[in-house]
Amino acid sequence: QFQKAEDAVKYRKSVLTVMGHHFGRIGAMANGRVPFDAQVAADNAALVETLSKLPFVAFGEGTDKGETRAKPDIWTDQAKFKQAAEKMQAEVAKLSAAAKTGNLDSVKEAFGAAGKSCKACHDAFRKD
Ligand code: ASC
Repeated sequence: QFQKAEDAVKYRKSVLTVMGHHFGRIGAMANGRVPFDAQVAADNAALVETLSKLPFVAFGEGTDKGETRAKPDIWTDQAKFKQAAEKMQAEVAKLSAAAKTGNLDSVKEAFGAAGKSCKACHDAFRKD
């Protein structure tokens, strides 16, 4: 899928950046910084759900070098990394389902849980 390790690194960082952007659009509504628009929340949550499936193929062997904050633990504790990835994917799927209901309280709760799963993986597997 990737010609060079640096292509994989660029790909996963790009996906995670775009995912963070769309997650943040939901966060702005969950935190009351912008008015809640159920359609916008649902559209962004659907994007996050789709994007959440993409990054992990780009953490293959040999992609631990270069412009990356990825910790070696990703490759030395692959089961734990996979578990953290799957937890995040499950939480953003729930966020997407919550957003489809159009209920702001459900979106807030699911957003909080999804954010925790982002953070847990970053704390364990990302430098700084
Ligand atoms: C975001 C984003 C993350 C998560 C994380 C949650 O919006 O870009 O990485 O939320 O900060 O704690």
